[in-house]
Amino acid sequence: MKLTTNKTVLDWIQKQVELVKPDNIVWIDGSKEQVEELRAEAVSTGELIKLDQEALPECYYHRTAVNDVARVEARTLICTPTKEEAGPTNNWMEPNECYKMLYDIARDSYKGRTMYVIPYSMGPIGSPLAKIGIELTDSIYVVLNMVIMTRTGKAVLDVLGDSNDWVRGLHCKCQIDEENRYICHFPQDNTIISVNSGYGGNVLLGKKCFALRIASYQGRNEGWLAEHMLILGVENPQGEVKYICAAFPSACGKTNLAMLVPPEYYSKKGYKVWTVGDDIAWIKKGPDGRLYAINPENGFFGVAPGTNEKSNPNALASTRQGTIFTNVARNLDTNNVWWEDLDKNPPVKAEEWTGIRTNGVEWTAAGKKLAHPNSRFTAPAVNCPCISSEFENGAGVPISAFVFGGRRAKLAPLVYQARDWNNGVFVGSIMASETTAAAAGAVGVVRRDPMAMLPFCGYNMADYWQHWIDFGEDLDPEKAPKFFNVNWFRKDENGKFMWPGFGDNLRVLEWIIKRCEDKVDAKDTAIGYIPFAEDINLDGIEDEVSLETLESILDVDKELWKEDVAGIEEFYGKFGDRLPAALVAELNDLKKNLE
Ligand code: GTP
Ligand code: SPV
Ligand code: MN
Repeated sequence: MKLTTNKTVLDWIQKQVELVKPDNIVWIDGSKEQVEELRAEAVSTGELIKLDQEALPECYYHRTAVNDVARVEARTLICTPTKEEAGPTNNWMEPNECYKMLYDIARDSYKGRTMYVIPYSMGPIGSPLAKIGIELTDSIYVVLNMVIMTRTGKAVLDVLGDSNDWVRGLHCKCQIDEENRYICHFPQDNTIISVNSGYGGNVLLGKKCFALRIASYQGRNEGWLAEHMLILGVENPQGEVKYICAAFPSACGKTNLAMLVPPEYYSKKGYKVWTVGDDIAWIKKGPDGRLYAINPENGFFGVAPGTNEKSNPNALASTRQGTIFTNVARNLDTNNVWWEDLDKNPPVKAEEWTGIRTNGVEWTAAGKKLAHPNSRFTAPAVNCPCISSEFENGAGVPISAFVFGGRRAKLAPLVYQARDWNNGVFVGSIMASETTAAAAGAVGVVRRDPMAMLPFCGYNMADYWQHWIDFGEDLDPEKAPKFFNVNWFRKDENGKFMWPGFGDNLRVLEWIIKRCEDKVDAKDTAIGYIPFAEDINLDGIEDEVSLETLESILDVDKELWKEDVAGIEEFYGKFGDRLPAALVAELNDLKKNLE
């Protein structure tokens, strides 16, 4: 049964039906019964495996195709009328040509299959900051993931009414053919088409495709920001909460920071950390002149390996109910899940992520992985023990600081503060990070990833920077968030991380908050303000981090930075005269400061 009379919706669906020719159409209504039916159907076809329901109630397991385990950036296209609008960092195709290519791939691809119509809201349903999308898919796995990651069902269509303001999304699994895999965005048409994949970031169209690529474009036109940022609240012993947005590239620690567990020194004093979001923030100006952020998502699509009782107990707790695990390993004795670093006991009777049954102890002893490095959990946000009381607040939370960061074995210090708004935008624009398994391709190569948005910006990155600069122009500097850059990943000569990271990152957040409140001094250096080592609290980790080590990870090595400037200039050079003058001025200042 159709769940709306909205003509723009019905007409568009009708067109897609004529193209892909499904056997049936099922509207996702948001009911528990329907979810149960779909789970049962997916189990009957092997698409999902039901896990031990006592240990993991309502949890399921899924394996993607072996050639389909991460986002494919080379096959992700931004289809604006001109190539310049997409910019030098995006793959581009002329829209009509791209539609034609996609229609040829998608034609008749739902024959013998069911079309699921998923109405979803990014952000609390009806919130002034929320936006609506409709995804068509032939995958129950996609439906069940979208049900966790977004707010779905009839209530969304009721809010939409007759409006045409919604994002179209068509997903066709087709044959999961790598050579014909495309994730295409048409910002001018509010449209996304994804073919030949079944992996999360390529097919859960509300996430990176809508909430970042399409939304970043909408944000520029409408005067707001869509960012690859976590949102967390730090509550001090007086009960005051300060909110921070942080942008790190994929698999560089957003989920971990968002769910940080304060070290004992802090928890004893009464510090708490609250999670608002772990991946995406939509940011708007509030009536009081401050910036407010919402998390448009409703769940966590988190990296499984490395998640354990010590590193991220809150993420682990979030996965104990109603969760879908993808490409992790299975313990065949217990029908539970396992991944690298969950604990030190890989299952003896194991099924590794591609389905090979093996002795997990011998397998891992031989240096082989049981779970894919980009294996993930899809967990409902409500499960998270530290979910913020503001999670459902459609007006968002007031932001005190923007934090950028990446994986840099060298160069970038543990933390530094930008001088002002434009300098902060500059610091975000020159971000670089070592690549991870979250995207197909080489791992560990340093690449520029401005604001962690390189794979997610839906238009020309230079225009995006200009939008950031314009956005700050009319903000009262007293009320505007301050900008910082962090790096948890500095390594010593032996390749060992020099900073303990995880919960201990609160020590750095404490300094950041003190800076926002003007409560601590800093060293003025060539790149910005750096903490005096004594001002980073090491209480409880003195054995792990000596003052000397801390000083060395706070050091600004001018010679290394001069080399980096060459890299920045080369990167900036790609943007020609679209590069904002404000950033050119910032780069010139940095060069001067390094002399
Ligand atoms: P996406 O979901 O891909 O956007 O990733 P993310 O940014 O949320 O990254 P996540 O928090 O899942 O962390 C990815 C990897 O980084 C995991 O293997 C973590 O164990 C590791 N990691 C996270 N925080 C830290 C840290 O402070 N120090 C170190 N050394 N590793 C960290
Ligand atoms: C990322 O890669 O940044 C993710 C996972 O959050 S995905 O949804 O695949 O993009
Ligand atoms: Mn992400």
